[in-house]
Amino acid sequence: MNQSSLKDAWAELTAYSSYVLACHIKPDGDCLGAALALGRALRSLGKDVTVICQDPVPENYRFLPESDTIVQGSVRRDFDVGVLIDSDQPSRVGNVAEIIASCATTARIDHHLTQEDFGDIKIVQTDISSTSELITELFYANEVSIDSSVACMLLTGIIFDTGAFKYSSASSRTFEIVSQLMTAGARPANIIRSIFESKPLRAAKLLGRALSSMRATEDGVIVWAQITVADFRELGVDDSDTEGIVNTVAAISGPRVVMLLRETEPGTVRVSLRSRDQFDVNKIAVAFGGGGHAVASGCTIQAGLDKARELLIAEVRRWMAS
Ligand SMILES: [Mn+2]
Repeated sequence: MNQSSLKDAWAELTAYSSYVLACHIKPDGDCLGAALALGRALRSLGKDVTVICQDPVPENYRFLPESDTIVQGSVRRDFDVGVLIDSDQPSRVGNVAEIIASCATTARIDHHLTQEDFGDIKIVQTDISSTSELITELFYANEVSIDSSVACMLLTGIIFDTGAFKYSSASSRTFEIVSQLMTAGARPANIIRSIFESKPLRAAKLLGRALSSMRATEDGVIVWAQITVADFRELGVDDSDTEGIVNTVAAISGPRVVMLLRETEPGTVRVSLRSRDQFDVNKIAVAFGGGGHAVASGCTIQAGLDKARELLIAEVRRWMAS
C-alpha cells in the first residue's frame, strides 16, 4: 500500500470509538504482535480496545508487553468495529467470529492471499512479510509513535513470519524497518530466543517423534512427517506443541513439497504445507478448505492419517502434472 492509501485507511479505521481486535486460532507471533501494537496505538488515541483470541497466548509469547490483556472470550456485543488481524476470513478466528459478526463495521488487516473479500475497511497487502510489517508501515505513514513496547510487538511479528529473516518474504524494506524498530528499543536476539528457542521438553520429544516418522515418495519430491493421536496422548502434548516442527522437517534438500500431518483427534488431521522451488502449496490447502501463502499454508482434513496423506499426495501430483 502506498503512503496515501495508508493515510486514508488509518483515517477510516480510527473514526470509531470501540474496537475488538481478533487474533486467529492457534495464535502466532505475527497476529499477537500486530494486534497488541494496534491495540496500544488505538488506546493512545483514547479508543476503547479489546484484543481477543479463542485460544490462550502460548507460553513462549508471554514475554510480549500487554500479552496478559488478551481476553479469551467476551459477552460484549457492542463494539463499533470488529477487526480481523492476520486473518483473511472470520472462520480463522474460531468462536470469536460471532463477535466480529455482531459489529456494524468490520475491518481486515492482513497479508494472506485470499479468494474472500472480507471487511468494510481493508488494510491488505500480500507482498509483505507480515501483518506486523504492514502495521509498522501504517504507523510510519500516520506518524503513530513507536515506543520500545510497540517496537518489540511489531518486531516479534516480523521475526516470526520471516522465520527470523530466513524466508524470501524478508525484503530490504523489512531490514530497514527492523533497523528502525531496534533503534526504538526492540531486541531481536531476545525475541528470537523467546519465540524459537524456549520449547518445553515435551515439545522437543514430540519433534523427535515427528522427525523419526519422516518419509518420502519414491521420487523424493514429497516428504512428510506425521504425529499420531497416540503421540499426543503419550507425551501429554497438544497441537500448540507442534509449532515450528514443519519448518524443521522442511529443512532438508530435495523435496518440492513438505507436509506435517497431525491427527489431533481420531478422524481429524491438521496439515501444514511448505514448498520449495516455486510450487504453490496454497492451492493444495485451498482444495481442502484451508489456505495461507504460496510457500506456507495449512488445512484440516476429516479423515484418518493414511487417507489424509493419500488425498494430499494425489492433489499435489495433480497440480504438478498440470
Ligand atoms: Mn502473518
